[in-house]
Amino acid sequence: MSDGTPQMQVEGSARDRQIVSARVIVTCPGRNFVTLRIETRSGIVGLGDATLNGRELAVASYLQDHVVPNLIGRDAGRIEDLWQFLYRGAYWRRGPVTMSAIAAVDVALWDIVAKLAKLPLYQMLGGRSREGALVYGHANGRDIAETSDEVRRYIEKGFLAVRAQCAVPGLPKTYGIAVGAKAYEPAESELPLETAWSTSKYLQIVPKLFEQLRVDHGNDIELLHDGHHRMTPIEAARLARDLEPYRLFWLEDATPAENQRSFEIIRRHSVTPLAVGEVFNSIWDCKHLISEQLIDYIRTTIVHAGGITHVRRLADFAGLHQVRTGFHGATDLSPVTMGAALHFDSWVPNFGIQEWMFHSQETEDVFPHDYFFRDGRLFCGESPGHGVSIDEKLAARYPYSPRQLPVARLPDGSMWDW
Ligand code: KDG
Ligand code: MG
Repeated sequence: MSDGTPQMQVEGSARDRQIVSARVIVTCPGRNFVTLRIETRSGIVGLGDATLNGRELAVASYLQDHVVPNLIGRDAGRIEDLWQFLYRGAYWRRGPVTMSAIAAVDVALWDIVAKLAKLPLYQMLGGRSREGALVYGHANGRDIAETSDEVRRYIEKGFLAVRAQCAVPGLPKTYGIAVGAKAYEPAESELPLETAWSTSKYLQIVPKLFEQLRVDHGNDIELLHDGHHRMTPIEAARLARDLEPYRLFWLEDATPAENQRSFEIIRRHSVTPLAVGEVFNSIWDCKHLISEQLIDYIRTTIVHAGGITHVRRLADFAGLHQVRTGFHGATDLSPVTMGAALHFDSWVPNFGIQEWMFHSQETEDVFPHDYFFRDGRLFCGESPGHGVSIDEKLAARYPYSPRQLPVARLPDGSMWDW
């Protein structure tokens, strides 16, 4: 009879799969990353990313203090059961901290199981549906001409899809625009930078930007734009309508989506394809958006939404409604997430596109990986697991550095959505 303690007795190969250690590694090679390293009795190591930009230590503590003690002794092969254990067992469901912590465990376990099978992770999901994943890069500039030059540089590098953002005249700092020669990185200060926002100024410049980009680069390049949750539903509807002549691949985060019905207003007025979901952490955040076909692409990705186990469910549900994936891939998602996402992208039948904002060389050195870029696509490698490892010695040379994302205020000082 069970006395209520977890079943730790394992046999044969299950004994080899027993988790003997789980460690949280926090490192800052240019920006902060939280990584979970799980090891089995037979010495197989799996890695999962747990980075939540600006709130990294909350996830590190959730893992260290509340999850790791539950992992030791368990069978790393029971991925589904462990997922359910961590999700239901916490009692407090969902939320970015919980779901990022669960994701780290889940991805590390998928990595282990694929390594045990000596197979690349995509094979465990059902095999390839495509060779490479179409990616989009980020072009940004201080004005329309500079942004257009940047788009040209991406095209020259072989990109088939580019996100374009340009500074809004009259605002000292705009989301997505780098200052000086440094690559754009939003979480740049210990306490949030206060930025100014004006939707009316923004709505004037964006259609002009895309008009010029079509003149300069023609119609073959896929163009994308991120509204970064700044507009009200009706403002978003206006922008989506104004952008129709320029045939965007998508308009992203046109309006915040806590109230999923907001997107009905945008849909009513425009046929510009819509993408949303990088801040979502579960299928419940987008159930109405998907089932009512209010969006075209779902951006929710592995690290912030419970890992492969949960995002696979989400993607299958989206597929039923002709919604395709377009995973978030900013620099705050570590190469571990990128590696796992590319295996997922190679398999998922309803793949749309993958975001790719290059990591710094320091980050690439800390996280060696076998994915690579060619002709507008990213390809996952063929090594067993997700193909990303960590150089712990190097990681230790970059201690955690507190940084938070900026905030935005309207001209009268009211807080707005950054
Ligand atoms: O941490 C926040 C960033 O990931 C976000 O600002 C990036 O919106 C973003 C994007 O589309 O990459
Ligand atoms: Mg975005």
